[in-house]
Amino acid sequence: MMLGKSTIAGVSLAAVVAATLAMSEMPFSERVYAHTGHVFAAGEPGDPKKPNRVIEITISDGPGTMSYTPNKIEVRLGEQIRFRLKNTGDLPHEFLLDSFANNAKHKIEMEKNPDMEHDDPNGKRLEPKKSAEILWRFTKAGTFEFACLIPGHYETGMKGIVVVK
Ligand SMILES: [Cu+2]
Repeated sequence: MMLGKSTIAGVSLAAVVAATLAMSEMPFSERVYAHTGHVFAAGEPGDPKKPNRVIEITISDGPGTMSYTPNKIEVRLGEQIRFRLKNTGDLPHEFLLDSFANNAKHKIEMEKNPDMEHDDPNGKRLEPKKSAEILWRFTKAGTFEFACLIPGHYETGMKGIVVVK
């Protein structure tokens, strides 16, 4: 399938050129992570050598209900948070920390590809009864979102906000 391969190569070359052009206009902290394919909207990965505040989040499901507890968090600008995530439910869930716009875009991708796995600085997938951690520094003021984008979960209530001020 020579034709198929060269088409794919053409598309990825165009994507690299576009990404390179876009990178030159980005602030440094966003450029650093651009090679991973992510531009983190909600801040940046934390530094384990620096102090952090622990916030525990329980991810749960039951008949007709899916949620994060707590689902509203306030942090100070520049603060570093260690999210301790625990999935107490019977289904796999995710915790994806991003802008509302990025989560909305990502949600559309997940609808096409529901088995997409996440193990990123700003997002984890947790199997039932498993725990995970995210260390994150909130370097931008604003309101960000954490969400589970496994189809149907967000609509059932699996979302929350982080207010950074
Ligand atoms: Cu979920």
